[in-house]
Amino acid sequence: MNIPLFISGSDSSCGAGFQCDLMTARSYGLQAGCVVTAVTAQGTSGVDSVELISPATIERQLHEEIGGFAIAVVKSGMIGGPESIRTVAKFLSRHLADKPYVLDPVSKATSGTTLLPADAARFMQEQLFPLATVVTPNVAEAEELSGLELRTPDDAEQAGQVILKLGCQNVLITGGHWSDGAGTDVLVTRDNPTQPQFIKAENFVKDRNVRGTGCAYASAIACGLIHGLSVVDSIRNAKRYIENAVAHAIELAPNYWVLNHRRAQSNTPT
Ligand code: PXL
Repeated sequence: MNIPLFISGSDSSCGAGFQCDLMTARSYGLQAGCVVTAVTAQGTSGVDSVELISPATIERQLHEEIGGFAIAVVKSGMIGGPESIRTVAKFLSRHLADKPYVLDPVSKATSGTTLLPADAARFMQEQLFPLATVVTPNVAEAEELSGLELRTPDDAEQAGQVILKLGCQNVLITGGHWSDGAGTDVLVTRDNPTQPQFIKAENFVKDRNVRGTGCAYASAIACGLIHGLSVVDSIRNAKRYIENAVAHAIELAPNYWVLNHRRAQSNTPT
């Protein structure tokens, strides 16, 4: 069975991180491989602590994944420090270079806690971006990566063109709460950088801060690719998935919303 490989951190609240990746894969009817890079302790009052898994243990997990499982797509979220990023980059380029790779350049938790140590950001750009089929920064991450301020989808297109120069094939800028109120994401593609695709929401729910949307979006794209969809169709399908999961979000604790993966399922490609 073809499966996605998730390389991501643990979120003890299960809103984001590998727990969210696995729930997404399950909704897409898939098993998955899961390489854990960090353990975060978090809950309603934010992130209490972050412990990074050693690069050696990350590498051991990676080796088990390719020992016999049919990894067809890779998705990474939080990875950790420079050494961990180097380990993942080396491994992917040696063993999984021919597989599509969805890179979510996670830098902060929803609560604002840093999940990408300052000295690791450059490593991620230099070593992982050139391997990526799709990079999925949210607006804040795209601003950091491009050095531009993003106010409109057209600004996002400009930022996407700058980010493409880091060597990835596609840049999807997500989570734009633009003044048009439409929740449009912007896809800029290496093959046609001046022709962005605007991935529109059908049912945008404003003003609800639901955890895990970035993790699930990138994972859902990876799952769509396994089901044989093109990059653009995987993104469109993943967008519907997130919209459904947000529309039916679960209030796990007062004002602490998580995605409803079970109610997102109706869009699963078969
Ligand atoms: O949503 C970003 C994210 C990614 N990975 C882990 C997280 C979070 C946010 O909290 O905890 C492990």
